[in-house]
Amino acid sequence: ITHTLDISIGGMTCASCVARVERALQQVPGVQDATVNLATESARIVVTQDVESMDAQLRRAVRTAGYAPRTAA
Ligand code: 9UX
Repeated sequence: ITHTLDISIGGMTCASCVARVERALQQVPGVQDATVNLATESARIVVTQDVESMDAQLRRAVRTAGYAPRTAA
């Protein structure tokens, strides 16, 4: 079973930012796919693990990469 999460991310301004964030997300264990959309400032991530724990780890990975995950509205 897979789950899809969307995370809003601030601080990305160019295509290299997008690539950096995608790479950071894809390196988190349990991630099957991660796509970042610069226009909507968000990432869509497909995971094979528990959504709540993945959400925390993915946000941490984004922060470590130097960008700003936003609290879900
Ligand atoms: Mo582009 Mo993003 O020159 O941190 S890589 S702004």
